[in-house]
Amino acid sequence: MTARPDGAPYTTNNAGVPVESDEHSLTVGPDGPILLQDHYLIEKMAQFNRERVPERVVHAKGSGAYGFFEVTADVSQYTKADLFQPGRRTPMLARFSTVAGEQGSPDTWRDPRGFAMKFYTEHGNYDLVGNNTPIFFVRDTMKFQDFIRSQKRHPVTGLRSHDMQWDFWTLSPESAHQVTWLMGDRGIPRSYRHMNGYGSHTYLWINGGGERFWVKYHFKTDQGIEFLTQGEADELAGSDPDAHRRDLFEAIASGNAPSWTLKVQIMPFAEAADYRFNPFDLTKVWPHGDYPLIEVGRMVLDRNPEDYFTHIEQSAFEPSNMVPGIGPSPDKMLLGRLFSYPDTHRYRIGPNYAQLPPNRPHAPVDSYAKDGPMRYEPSRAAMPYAPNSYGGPAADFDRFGTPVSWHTAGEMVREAYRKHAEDDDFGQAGTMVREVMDDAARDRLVANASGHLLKGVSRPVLDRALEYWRAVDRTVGDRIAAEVEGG
Ligand code: HDE
Repeated sequence: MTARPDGAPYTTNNAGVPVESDEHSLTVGPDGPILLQDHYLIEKMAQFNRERVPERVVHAKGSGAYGFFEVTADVSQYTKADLFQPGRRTPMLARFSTVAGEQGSPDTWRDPRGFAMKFYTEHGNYDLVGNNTPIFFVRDTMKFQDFIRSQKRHPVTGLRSHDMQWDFWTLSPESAHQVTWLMGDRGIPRSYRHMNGYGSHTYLWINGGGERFWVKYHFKTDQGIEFLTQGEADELAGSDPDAHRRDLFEAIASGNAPSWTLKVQIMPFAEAADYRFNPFDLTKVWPHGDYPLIEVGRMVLDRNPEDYFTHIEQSAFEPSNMVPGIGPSPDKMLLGRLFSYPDTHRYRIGPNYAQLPPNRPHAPVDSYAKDGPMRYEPSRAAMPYAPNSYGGPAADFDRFGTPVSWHTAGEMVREAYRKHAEDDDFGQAGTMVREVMDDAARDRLVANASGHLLKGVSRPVLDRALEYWRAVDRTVGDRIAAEVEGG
């Protein structure tokens, strides 16, 4: 169909048929009733009513961009993963998000930030779905759903409740490290560009010779860490609730591509069993003095999505997308997530979500999946079953069969992790307060935490919260108590 004289295309309906008007319904005479045969009017209304897909149950408010990951060092002694081989440059997608807020909530609420990455490698998609924090609030996936509900809206008032938040946190002391982090400067990044990203969990790398290593990922922002004070964040929440989305889009649009340097901590496989902390406990970090950072490469985001809904709202990240050379660890949180993400995608955007533009691999897909709603690409399999005599596809155990795993044995139990020498719930939080924060940062921590507690936290929760902070650090705890009691 030729374009209009002004060069704009002619309006069509969804079937590509030119339409007569985008202004007037079809009626009997100009003042008469609207006719059922006005297919275009009905199509416009019906499409409009079906524009929403369920928002993410957590991390609903987010923003993303495309870019690439390039290797700048040689870590092939630790992993055979294709995207981490010297000289490799892999296209990728990243999405940043807050956790508790709904889609329309402010970017600048105090909250961890999602830091999700999808690498379109030559051996399939590798998804590293992290946060801007190396730790988390709980260490067993069984508690995640309850934790999130305590951070969201009260079932009666429909309001968020600091009382619920602190009730959960103080009854789950394993949360102390992450809560201390959250109430500190890292709890409100100045922008998505000015925060680090972490894989958070411990993962498993396996090299070409079959040797295994435990690994933790650190994406260090090349823009520098910058944060907002509570006052700045509160002001922006009102004046520009999409401040972080705007910042990311405009930085990339103006050619100011943000980048992060990937470094990893590597733990020799055999050291996990007796390490002083449980290396799979997601509420703990590995002190860098024990396992220093090793540079791997650089992630650059240099292309905005051409359409937000198509590419960002429909993006589907899953920790279960692991490529040869990378595997899970015994981290109970990670293992739970391996189920949850594909499950939530099937519910939210349908069983064929992997064929949508942001999710489809750049590598060829030769699975036996077929049919189902919105199926776009037909299966490439010669026959819809395996094994078959008509050209496969066929798996190759010798080539890909070594599962990246670890020895395990024991009775079936429902118990906490076995404790390592220095495992406890408050130690690393106290170390962060005393050794990582400076005086000014501690002052802001006291102000943020007491300010948060003074907004609707009632006794006995409040009493438990003051003891919780004293368990983190006696001095800081007493200062918070003084602010709260005197507040
Ligand atoms: Fe998530 N998480 N999560 N999470 N998470 C989701 O999947 C879940 C956890 C993270 O930009 C959901 O697509 C469980 C840790 C990010 O699209 C859901 C547990 C970390 C995103 C889900 C956790 C994350 C999500 C909801 C406890 C950091 C957004 C929507 C075991 C390491 C990804 C969705 C994006 C999203 C489950 C805890 C990061 C419900 C069961 C720990 C960045 O499937």
